[in-house]
Parts: sequence; C-alpha cells; structure tokens
Amino acid sequence: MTFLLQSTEERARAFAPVFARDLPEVPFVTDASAVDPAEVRFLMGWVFPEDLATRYPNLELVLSTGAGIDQVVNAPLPPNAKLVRMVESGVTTLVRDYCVMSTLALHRELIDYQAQQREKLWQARSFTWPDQRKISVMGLGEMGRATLEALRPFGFTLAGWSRSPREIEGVTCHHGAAGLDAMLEGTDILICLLPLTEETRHILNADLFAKLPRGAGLVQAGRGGHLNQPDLIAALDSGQMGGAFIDVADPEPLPETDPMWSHPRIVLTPHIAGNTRADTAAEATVQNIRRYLTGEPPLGLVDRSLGY
Ligand code: NDP
Ligand code: OXD
Repeated sequence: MTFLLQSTEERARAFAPVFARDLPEVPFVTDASAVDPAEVRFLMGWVFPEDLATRYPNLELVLSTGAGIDQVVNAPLPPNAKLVRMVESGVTTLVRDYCVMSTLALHRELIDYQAQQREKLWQARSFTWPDQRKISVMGLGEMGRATLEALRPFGFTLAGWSRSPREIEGVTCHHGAAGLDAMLEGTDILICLLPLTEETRHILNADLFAKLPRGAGLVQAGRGGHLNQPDLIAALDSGQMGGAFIDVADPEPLPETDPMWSHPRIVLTPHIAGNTRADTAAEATVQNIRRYLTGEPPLGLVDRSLGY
C-alpha cells in the first residue's frame, strides 16, 4: 500500500517527513521506478499518463496536487479509483487574498486612476462607499466561501451562486440556473470561482455581461475556459464592463497576440491567484489518507458525473 507523489522537489521534501511521522504504515515514494506498480494505491500529481489504469491496476485514490481537477476529470482512471481534489488552507488563503485585492482595486477604481496617472491627471473621481456596492461570487466552495467571509467586514452587499442551495452568514445565496439572473442583477463586481465543467464553460459571455449594471467589474480566478475572451474585450470596449482582473486564460500561457495582454482595462496575472502550499498540503493530505483508511470519504472527493 504505497503513496506515490509526482510533483515538485519542494513538495516531496515537505511530504516525506509528515508521512514518516504521522502515517508510517503507508510507504511514501516519489520515484515511480523504485516501486512495484501493483503496490501503488494512492497517486498524487497534476496530470497523469494515459495508461494509468493498466500501469497502476490497484489504484484507490487519484489525488490532484491542485484545487482544480478539470485537467484530469475525464482521464481514463481505473474503474474503482476515486478522484480527489486538493483541499488545504494554503491555496485557499492565496485565492481569497487575490480576490479581495482585486475587488478592492475595482471598488476604489484603480484602473481609472492608473489611466489618469498615465495622463498626469491629478483629479479625484466621485466616491462610492462599500454599502453602495454589490459583490457577487460564482461558486460557493472552498474558494468562494473564504472570499466572501474575508469581504464581509468591508460592508459590501454580498451575494453568491452555487449549483445546490447554500447558506452563508451575511450573503444572499442563489442557486441553479434559475438563480443566476437574480444574483447578477445589480452586481457591481462579479467574482468567478467556479470549477470548469460542461455547464460552466464560457459562462462569462456577452449575455451575462449584459445582465450586469453598466461599468461592472470582473474578477476571474476560475479557469480560462469560463470566459469568452472576445466577448469580454467587446464589453470593455463598449463600456458595458468597466474593468477586469484576469488570472486564468485559455490557452495558458496566453499567446503574445491576444488582446488581453495590452487592454488598458485589464489587469492580467499568470495563474498565480492560488498555489498549493507544500507544508499545509502535506498535513492535509496525510489527514485525508488517514480519514479514507478509517472508512470516511476523503475531503475533496470529486463527483465525476458532475465534473467537479
Ligand atoms: P469547490 O468544488 O469547493 O466549489 C465549487 C463551487 O462551484 C460549489 O459551490 C459548486 O456548487 C459550484 N458550482 C459548480 N458547478 C456549478 C454550476 N453549474 N452552477 C452553479 N454553481 C456551480 O471548488 P473550490 O472552491 O475548491 O475551487 C473552485 C475553482 O477555483 C477550481 O475548480 C478552480 O477552477 C479555481 N481555482 C483557481 C486557482 C487559481 O490559481 N486561479 C486556484 C485554485 C482554484 P455546489 O456548492 O452546489 O456544489
Ligand atoms: C488550481 C490550483 O487549481 O492552483 O489552479 O490549485
């Protein structure tokens, strides 16, 4: 019963002592050639070989090193293997902070002030107070909830949207296809923290932008495939959208010719909103394997029929 990690050296260094200390009964290896493939019950990585099912016939859990699993959800896993996404505090903290930073920057009209700076224009714009802004989050999972909780003290009007009904203190929660329009109505800043599935692909499109008040802001930290990129450029150029913080693109890296690179109303970052933190992920993974070995479903268990 071996755990095989296929990831960075930094993660290997962090995981090895935690396994040795807290889960000594499960051998931990990082060198695939040093283990009998039939012994591998737990495999953690980002993308996996096509022949996973034949190479590791006794796999029980395939674990993603990241919170997203769209890169692996359709991979040919062994029939009985379960897919598990990363749930750990490090990546959640980073994503939360990125979304709060971007929301505050849009709220305080940083993109307009940067334009004024380029023109050497020293002039105050009119002020909007937090209680005059509605911030809405698409996706009320680990990332969405942490972001909303961090935004609560600022005094914004908060809303959120998920597939099934959710309750979050201080947040008006909507769900299902029927709930989306109600959330979008009056939303000044929209944050996307959805997983990429067949249902959510290109959900950020011209129709959706048209349902927001003119000049709304977008924080896109989900997956590149959520956004219809030409629709965003058109909406920014027409003024329907006021500005966007974009952390994810399709494809990645974004081609040099893509207009998002140079659009004056886009702040672009190279998929750095979040990243798994080695030490906290090691602790969380060992606890999750122990949880699984004692008969409980692992945290982050993916429902492959839903795609997340
Ligand atoms: P979770 O699985 O915990 O949460 C997903 C949320 O999205 C749930 O609330 C779910 O609803 C909702 N959802 C899924 N499908 C739909 C749908 N069709 N309609 C409405 N709501 C839907 O995921 P995490 O919060 O951990 O991560 C979310 C995403 O964030 C990742 O999949 C990834 O794309 C992105 N991410 C990006 C990072 C970056 O660096 N930019 C880093 C980490 C994550 P319900 O509650 O009903 O299940
Ligand atoms: C991701 C991650 O899913 O970094 O983007 O975890």
